[in-house]
Amino acid sequence: MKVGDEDPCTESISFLNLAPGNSGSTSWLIQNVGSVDGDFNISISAITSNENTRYEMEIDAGDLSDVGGELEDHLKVAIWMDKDTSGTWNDGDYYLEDDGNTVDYVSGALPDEAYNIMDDYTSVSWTDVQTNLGLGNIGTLKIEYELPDGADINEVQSDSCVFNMTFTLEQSTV
Ligand SMILES: [Ca+2]
Ligand SMILES: [Ca+2]
Ligand SMILES: [Ca+2]
Ligand SMILES: [Ca+2]
Repeated sequence: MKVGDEDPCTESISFLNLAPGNSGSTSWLIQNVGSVDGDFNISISAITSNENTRYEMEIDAGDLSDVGGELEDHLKVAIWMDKDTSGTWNDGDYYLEDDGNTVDYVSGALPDEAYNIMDDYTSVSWTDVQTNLGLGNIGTLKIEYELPDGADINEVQSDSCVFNMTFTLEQSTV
């Protein structure tokens, strides 16, 4: 099992220096490089939240505490598997719902429902999302994010958050 150039397979994802209206994406190629077939699991651990500086603008927007930032309460994130590594959302692809389920491609563009508030992914696991995987590509995992625009979003100025995503491949039971 290999994620990007990393082995073992925990990836740390940081969001920082985002302004209202910003969006972006990141992705990793995930591969089974072992000799045994496996079932693929994904989990997200606790999210680390940082206030950094609490600016006047943040206080004006309703940020009343120095303890922890608010970025993860506003940031909208979609996590999906580009199974055929085509670079596009198409047949066979799926996204990770924040309740531990996955939702398969049906038609059209990646749906709005694929986006959840970052905080709602805290401590969620997705089990057996792909099974009996042999040697080769599992897919490209894509994370797309978007910080909405709006007056109350100013409370996230200079805030940052980090979450760890862990990928495991369990030997398939025959
Ligand atoms: Ca705060
Ligand atoms: Ca695809
Ligand atoms: Ca803040
Ligand atoms: Ca701040």
